Amino acid sequence: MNELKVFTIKKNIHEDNAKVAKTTRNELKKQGKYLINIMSSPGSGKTMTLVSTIKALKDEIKIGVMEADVDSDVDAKTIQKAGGKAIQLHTDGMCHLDATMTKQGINELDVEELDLIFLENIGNLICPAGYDTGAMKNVAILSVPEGDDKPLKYPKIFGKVEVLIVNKIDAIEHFDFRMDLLEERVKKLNKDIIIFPISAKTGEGVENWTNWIRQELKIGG
Ligand SMILES: Nc1nc2c(ncn2[C@@H]2O[C@H](COP(=O)(O)OP(=O)(O)OP(=O)(O)O)[C@@H](O)[C@H]2O)c(=O)[nH]1
Ligand SMILES: [Mg+2]
Repeated sequence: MNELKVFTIKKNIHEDNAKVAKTTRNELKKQGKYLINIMSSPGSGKTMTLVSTIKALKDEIKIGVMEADVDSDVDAKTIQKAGGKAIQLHTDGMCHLDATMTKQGINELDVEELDLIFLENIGNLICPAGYDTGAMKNVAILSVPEGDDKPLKYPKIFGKVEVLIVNKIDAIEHFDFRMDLLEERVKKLNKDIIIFPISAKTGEGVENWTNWIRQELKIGG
């Protein structure tokens, strides 16, 4: 396994976030690279979803992951083990990544050889929702144990993302989680949202998600 790079990113309050995000998006597009920002609460399954995604796509495309955490390097090591290129970003206590911080991460990851880059944002449903990172698409993960009422409590994030992954469906019988209610609540905030119920653990539903990625990257089919 390659040595793991751990990099502490810094907020730059003097840069205009919207401008940096737009430039990042344009530069990545020019280079033919696709950046997806993944957001969720702690423990809803961001890393495990990325592992199952890498396993499904690693023979077709080169994937890199920027793992953002306040501390530790466990997630980046998990991604490396699954066969993805990974960098661990530490945020110096910040609870989200903005465009400047994402740009620093992209520079450190060295994306030249990559087709698809994921940013695993800091685990929480509030701070990351307020910042454009420069990603082409924003994805939220809600796991079944968190409950189907979360769109009512955190409307900003559910209103912002293009895709919602509902993870841990293998555990649905143990929770009072109603997929129909969840969909109704989310679509009230975001009528065009695409919802993929999956289990990152068993692999159920993961193909629908990876087919969406294939479509976005215009590969296969
Ligand atoms: N049953 C079940 N457990 C899952 C599934 N996906 C993830 N888990 C478990 O949920 C826990 C958290 O998963 P992670 O992938 O680390 O979650 P995360 O969102 O990356 O967490 P943070 O990085 O700490 O925010 C782990 O114990 C996983 O094994 C799933 O689909 N089903
Ligand atoms: Mg994680």
